[in-house]
Amino acid sequence: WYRKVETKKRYTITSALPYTNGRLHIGHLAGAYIPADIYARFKRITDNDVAYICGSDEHGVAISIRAKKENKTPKEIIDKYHNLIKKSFKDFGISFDNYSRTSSKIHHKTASEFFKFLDNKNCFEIKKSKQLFDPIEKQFLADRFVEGECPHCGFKHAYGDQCENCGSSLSPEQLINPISKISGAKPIEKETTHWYLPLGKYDDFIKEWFLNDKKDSAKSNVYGQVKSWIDQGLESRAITRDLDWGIPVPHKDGNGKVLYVWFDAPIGYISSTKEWAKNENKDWELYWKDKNTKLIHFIGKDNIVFHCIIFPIILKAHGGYILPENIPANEFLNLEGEKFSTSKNWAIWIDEFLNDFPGMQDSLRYTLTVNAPETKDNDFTWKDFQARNNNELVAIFGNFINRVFVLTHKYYDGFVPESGDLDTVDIEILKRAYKMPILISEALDNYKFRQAINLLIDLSRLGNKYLAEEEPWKLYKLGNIERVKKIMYVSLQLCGLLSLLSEPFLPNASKKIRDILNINEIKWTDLSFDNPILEQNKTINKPYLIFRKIEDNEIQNQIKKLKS
Ligand code: B3M
Ligand code: ZN
Repeated sequence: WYRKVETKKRYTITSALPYTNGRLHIGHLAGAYIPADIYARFKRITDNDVAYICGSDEHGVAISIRAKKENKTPKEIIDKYHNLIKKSFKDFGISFDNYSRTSSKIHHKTASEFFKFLDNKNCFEIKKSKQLFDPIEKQFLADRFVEGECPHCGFKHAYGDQCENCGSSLSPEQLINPISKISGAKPIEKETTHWYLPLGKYDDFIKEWFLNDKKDSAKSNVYGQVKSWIDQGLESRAITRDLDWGIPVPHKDGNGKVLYVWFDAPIGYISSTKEWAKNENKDWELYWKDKNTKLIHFIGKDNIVFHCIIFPIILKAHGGYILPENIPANEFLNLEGEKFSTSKNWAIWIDEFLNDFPGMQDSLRYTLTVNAPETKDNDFTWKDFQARNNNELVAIFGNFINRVFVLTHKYYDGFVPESGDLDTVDIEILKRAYKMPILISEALDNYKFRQAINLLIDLSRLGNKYLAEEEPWKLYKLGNIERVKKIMYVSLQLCGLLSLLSEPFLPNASKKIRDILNINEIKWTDLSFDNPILEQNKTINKPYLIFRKIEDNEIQNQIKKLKS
């Protein structure tokens, strides 16, 4: 049964760059951050070379709109939200190797050079066209400056670049009954010149690379969306805009124009890697140009076309870059049956969660993983959060660990007992337990996070069952001291295994258990039945409860707060 866990590979792992136009909520975490963080931690603890990259997306119309709303400059807005978002990620424990921002010098330079390189290679079409223009504000209406009905699904509030309901990528002229988000006016048409990326020229490439080669590895929700987009036909897409906020188009005719945010933002992954590599004295190119590197993008479903079609085409057009190995997009998480909404304040903000439930990051990580919108939209409810925490983390996982630690102190003053030769049932249990690193690795390698975390809980269930069946407390009273030692020895090894296997999912709990057990982090690839995690006669520290119960009134308060 013994297969090896994959190891010693290089991974560039990215999470979508959040727009700095609002705070982070748990819907964001569930989509692109918790799964990526689990994956990055998993790849590190199986001894791979990992660069987990992210940063703030600070361009685009979303920022300008927020600035207008708050009566501030775009620069004030991005500084405010960049700092808030960065702090939330840090407090929550997302383990980025680098968190950069697209307003940085290194990004402006990287994105400009990327554009110039493609322009010199004649990769773009330059076209005049009529575009929507606000007659009151005297301004072109790109992207989110204009709203209207989606021509594909009929959704009434589609943006000029994208419908958030069906995920289609749009251009403003396609909207039915458009209106200006700035003045509310009905837009007129006016001529302007832009640079276009001729996606159609890459039709064969994208069909081969994605539809053919990724057929078995892409998640079905991702594959379906990409296929239907390709089936509709790939059209040229403008990658410049008439706006005053963004990266200036580096061309003599680029006056008053900036790069389209979805052109520069994915390049932000590269700039952030460069910034990290510089600080760490590493070679960034290995992480983007070496064909042995696996590039994985974690995103929400509304970002699929940009990561599966447009960015790969940009990388391909440039040449010399690796293409993503996988793009395991999640569907959306809803909150108490309704869509998250920043404007309606229908959200659970990360900073508020951490204030109200200090030190309980793992409980939220657990709920959001076990209930992840992996293949379809899913719902977060406060009641479910309480039940998952109390009935699973506390009553199964925490309960096993705690019972073993308490008994070890009661019987042996905290010493790991000498087991002598184990009985058959003990060996069976340990063999089953040591399969877990392999089974969990397999699930994670297939982006099955729910399955992986369930396996972890199964291991603690196995421990509970073993204790319930062997009843060491009864044997102890009966004076069967030798048998009790074996049971406790095996149970302690299971605790050691749980502490190491929980690291990607529940990093705080993992650390606490390891601290009690007095062990360092051991790579999963070094775990084996023949090499016990805990030596006999070593001592463990005084235990305390790793998880706490959540009371009814805490949940009622949260529901009240949300509804008010
Ligand atoms: N900022 C969209 C979003 O936050 C965008 C992602 C960019 S990833 C390169 O949904
Ligand atoms: Zn739509």
